[in-house]
This record gives sequence, structure tokens and C-alpha cells, in this order.
Amino acid sequence: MRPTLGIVVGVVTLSACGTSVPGTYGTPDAGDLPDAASDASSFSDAGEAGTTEGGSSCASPQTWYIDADGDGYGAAAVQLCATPTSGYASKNGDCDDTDARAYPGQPAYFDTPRKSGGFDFDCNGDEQEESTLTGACHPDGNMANPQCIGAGNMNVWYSETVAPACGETAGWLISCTARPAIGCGIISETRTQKCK
Ligand SMILES: [Ca+2]
Ligand SMILES: [Ca+2]
Repeated sequence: MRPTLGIVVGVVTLSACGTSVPGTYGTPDAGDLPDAASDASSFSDAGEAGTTEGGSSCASPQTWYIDADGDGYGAAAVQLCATPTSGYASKNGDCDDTDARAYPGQPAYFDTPRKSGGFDFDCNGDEQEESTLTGACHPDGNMANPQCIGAGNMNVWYSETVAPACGETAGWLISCTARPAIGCGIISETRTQKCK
């Protein structure tokens, strides 16, 4: 538990990473250490987000990152004396530590947003759409024996120009078939744009 800031209740001396740090503090819990600068201004619990210290005093602390969603990437750095069994990762850069789908290098695309919002699942700072290709089918005007212009553009968004945004639903063109006296018939389905 972080002691209440601004209330000085005692004078203690703690050893932070082998260095004796005298100062005036609130009452620390077991395992609490002065902040990273050892300026005697605050304490932080082991594993507390946003801190750079934790665990017990030691000469060679190791940097770990709190990994709340268990995806192998953390966000907030802490220094620990021993290798943690769980809850921490050796790699950082997690852009949403509440959603295990989001981590640096995530290869997959998703059609629902991250738990913290947005669709940047690979943590590179942008939202990449899975497909921006569009296409449509047009009969060439020979109704007796029509040819479908654009018929080669299969498996694209069924649109002249605009692909749907992340999470938006639109028609997906699967096939385009010439039909005498009718023009072009299409087969399409509804899909949702995935992003990462
Ligand atoms: Ca994580
Ligand atoms: Ca991205």
C-alpha cells in the first residue's frame, strides 16, 4: 500500500539496492522502497504501475515490465531483485495491457476494437486495414452476350472506390458472372473490416 503522501509519521532508513538512504517518510510496508531517484520523496510497492522499483533491497535489480493481460509484453517498468513467476514480462511496448490481442508485432487483424479503444493491435501507432481493395462488375453493353468489366476483381470490397473503415460492415464481392439479357450477376457476402 502506498503511504499517504504529505503525512510524515516517522524517520526511517532503508537500503535501496545496496545504498543506505536516510530520509523522512511515511510508514512503508514490507518490500517498499524509496523512489528510483532515492530522493526520499516517496515510496512505492513492488509491482506498482508507474514505478521503477519494488521487491526487496538488492545490489543488482533487474528491469521487468508489468504484464497485466499475460500476452508476454508489459508496459510499466519495475525493478525486481528476483525473476518473477508471473505478472511480468521481459519485453515492453504493450499498447493495451488490458487486451491480450494487442502487443508489438501482432500479426492478426481483428474486427472489434481493443479494450482500450482503437484497432492498433500491433502497437505500431496506426490502424492498418486488412484490405483496401475495391471492385465492381459492369456489363459492357452487349446485352445479348455481355462481358463483365471488372470481373477479374474478385474478393474485394464491393464498391467503386471506398473500402469500409475498421470495424465497419460492407459488401464483399466474391464472383461476377455475365448473364445474357440481364447484364452481370454478382455473388457477395457481408463482411466487417478487420484492422491491426
Ligand atoms: Ca501485456
Ligand atoms: Ca497498427
